[in-house]
Amino acid sequence: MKSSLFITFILFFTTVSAVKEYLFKKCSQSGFCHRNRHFAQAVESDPEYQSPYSIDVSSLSFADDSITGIVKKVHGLVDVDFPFKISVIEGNFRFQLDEKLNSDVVDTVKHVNKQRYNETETFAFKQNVAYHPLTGDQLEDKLVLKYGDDHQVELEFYPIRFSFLYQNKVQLTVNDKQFLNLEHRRKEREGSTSELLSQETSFDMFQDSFADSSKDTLPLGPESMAIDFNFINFTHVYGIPEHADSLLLKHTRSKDKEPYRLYNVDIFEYDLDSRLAMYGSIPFLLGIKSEVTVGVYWINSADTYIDIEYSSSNTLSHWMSENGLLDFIIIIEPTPYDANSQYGKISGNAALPALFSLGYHQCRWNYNDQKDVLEVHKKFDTYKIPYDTIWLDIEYTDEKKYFTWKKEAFPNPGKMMQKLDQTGRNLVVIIDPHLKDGYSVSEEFITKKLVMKDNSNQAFYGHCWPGKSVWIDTTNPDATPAWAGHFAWKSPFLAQAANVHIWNDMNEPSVFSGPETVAPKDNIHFNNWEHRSVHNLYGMSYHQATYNAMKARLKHSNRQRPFVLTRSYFTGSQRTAAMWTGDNMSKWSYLQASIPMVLTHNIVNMPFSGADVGGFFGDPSSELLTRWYQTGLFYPFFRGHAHIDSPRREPWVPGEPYTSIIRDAIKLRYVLLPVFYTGFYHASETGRPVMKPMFYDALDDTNTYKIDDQFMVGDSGILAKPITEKGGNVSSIYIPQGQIYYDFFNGEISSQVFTSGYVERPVELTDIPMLLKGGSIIPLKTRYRRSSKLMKNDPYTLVIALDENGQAKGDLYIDDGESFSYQNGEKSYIGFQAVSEGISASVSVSEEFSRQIESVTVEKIVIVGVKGEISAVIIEQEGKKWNGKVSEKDSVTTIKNPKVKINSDWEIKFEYKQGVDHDEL
Ligand code: NBV
Repeated sequence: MKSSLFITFILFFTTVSAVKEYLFKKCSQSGFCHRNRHFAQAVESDPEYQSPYSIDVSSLSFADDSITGIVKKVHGLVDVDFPFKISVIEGNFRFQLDEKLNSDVVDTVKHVNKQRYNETETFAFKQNVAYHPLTGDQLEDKLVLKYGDDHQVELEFYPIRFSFLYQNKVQLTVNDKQFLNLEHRRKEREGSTSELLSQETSFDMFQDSFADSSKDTLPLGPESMAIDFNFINFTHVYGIPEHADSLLLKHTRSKDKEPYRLYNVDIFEYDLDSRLAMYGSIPFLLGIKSEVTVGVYWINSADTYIDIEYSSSNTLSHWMSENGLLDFIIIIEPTPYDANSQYGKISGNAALPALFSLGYHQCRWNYNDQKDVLEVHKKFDTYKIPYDTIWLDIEYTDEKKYFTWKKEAFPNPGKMMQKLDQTGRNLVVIIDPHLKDGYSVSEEFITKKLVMKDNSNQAFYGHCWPGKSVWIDTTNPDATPAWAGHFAWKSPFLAQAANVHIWNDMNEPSVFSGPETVAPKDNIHFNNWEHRSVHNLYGMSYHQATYNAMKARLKHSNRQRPFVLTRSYFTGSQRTAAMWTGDNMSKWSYLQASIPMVLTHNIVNMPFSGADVGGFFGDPSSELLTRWYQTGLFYPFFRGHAHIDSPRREPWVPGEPYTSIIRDAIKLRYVLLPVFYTGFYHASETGRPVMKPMFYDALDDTNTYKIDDQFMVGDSGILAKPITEKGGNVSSIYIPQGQIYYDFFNGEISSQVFTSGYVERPVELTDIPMLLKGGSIIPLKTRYRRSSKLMKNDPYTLVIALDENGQAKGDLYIDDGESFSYQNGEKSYIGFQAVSEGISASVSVSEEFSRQIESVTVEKIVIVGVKGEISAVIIEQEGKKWNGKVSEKDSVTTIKNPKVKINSDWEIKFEYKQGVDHDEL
């Protein structure tokens, strides 16, 4: 038995060399997508089309915070009611529509919950979202509803059509194109196709003809929901990851093109420039223009396709989901920042990560044994390269039985963890959701009925790394405590160590023997829901269970913030996990693609994202590896990783000059840690991106709308455009209209100024093209330490780039970086300001935390853009005044060791060399 499984694996992995496109359904091969695309096309080309859907005016019922009613589908034999509700969730209009089930059509179906799945939001949304009162009028042919002064929706009764207005202007119409298609539940029986409209097709309504999924029993028949959203006067839309694609979404609505698909799959060796589904899904689409941002947030966790059609003035999106509710939230705000903030109020903001997790992570499949781990660990110090975390992939386990160690290789994991801890280093171990058949953990979950079931309601068995396996059903609330038991502080597996964290892989869930590499859609979960309904949220339910388990475990230490990396995710994942872009390749094109991919995640509130540095499959050249580090240092999640068959490539492997250049790149990440941490603070508070597209701060300059090879680091003012071409020897950076930047190449400020347009400059392999926006103040920590933990009390350097008016602003967030005590106010937020008269810091800090950072000072302030020459600086803090040392070289002013503490307000006044009348500057 064992050996035959082994042979299956070898075959599986030796025959693959590129994406097996044929494994994944094209729209034309997917019943519901094919039917909906066909329908949309037929409706569009039929001027006589008369929609069967209308709003039953007599059904309307008004409450304070919602309006309910019935959408009626009336066509020949069919008369189906779809109850709907309109509400305002956290300040945004929401429309939800269900189907009133006609019991005789589905009551023969056993084991399956016959309701339309209505629990997506319990996973997707944060707890306690608020609903607000809405006001409105019922007119003869429509409803006019208002929220606040700016937001309005009009809902026409027949044909059904929504217009969403912001400040009295229509920004989005819904069902303008009449693509609304609600496939009602029906039995397969003779004549059931006569229920179809002439615009519909019966393709795969009751069976799945796609070779790989043909065993899908489709117990509830056709049940898709689809509608169109038209962004008025928008020509740029973004979001809906995960795809290996550009930041700006592509036009897909034509026969020869595939729609974007959201269906979490284990996409092996994925191709670029593709709309194919990948490991995760976030159904949030953003339309951007200079004065308004519109977000369509689609609350559905089933297989979903989205067609995009750009026309000269509008952008149409056609959403099609296989089942579940028709449920969408429309976010309309002046800027993308506001839209992110609104979205975050519903699905939650990213967790504030433990500081160590923003440092560099060293991973490979696999570090072989304890000795190997500690040797790699030691080499970082030998080569004076900082790092925070070393990772163990699946081979650390005993025969892929999670929660066990391969004893010969890891005789004493606790000791290894302790050793790492001595210099503030952490360990991440992988734990996947497939549980090997016939060992204590799988048996426990089978006995407790906490595993996914097959379509006959028995435990589902499939193949994955360990061979025959079962899958934990984390959609079942009872699975979390059971899972947590295995991470318990006292369980021997993690040896009561507080420096161990978890990597969740394969949680799409990847099933080697399953259709499209995942679980069969007619599998059954908790509450008898079909897998079809929960597929896209399963991965999130799993990493959430892990997060909760780790949170409970870490309560026993003072390092309470868990770090969980997940491959599969959904809207809401940002609350508990970081993601990475899966199995990329060691090729220049994948390095390039990583930037738009990470940017896209950042604009849909999933900032903690990154790509495997070096590329997972293959063996990068030393140049590619080096350039990848220079790019990866800007990914919010910065990890080097490699496939088991690829040669070693730790930073010292390529040798000089590469090792030194890679060291510099990693060190730069550590220098920037305060900037990243402050960026994450803002992300966790208001959903702001950490790696941010250029257009966020240049909405009036549409040249920036397509740019996805350069970006900003949070709101710091740092602009980066790493070199991502082989032999690249010119840096060409676009500066948005009306903005000024200073040269900040390699993190070194200079007084050279750049303004609007493309700025070109020759570069060497050592160069990381960076600029700093005029008007910014950034906090850095420039001393080399082995890990972020050892930097804790290091002094800060402030870099100030003044704008044309001689002004600048910046900020710094600090807390202990590891516990939740910041939630009780143990934190500090510092606002820095510079004007031509001087610099000031305004500190808000709790007494307790102030004591903790008492010894931390500012050791240097570097200023560019000073008009005139500063001859003296007078420093004032806590009622004391003293003179500082100021010098100037090449128009860069430096205040050396001003001796200001970071925990209370301070001020530095400038005196200028005589002869300069500053008021006139
Ligand atoms: O666990 C092994 C790998 C892991 O290294 C990689 O990062 C994941 O994306 N895992 C996938 C399973 C097999 C990949 C071929």
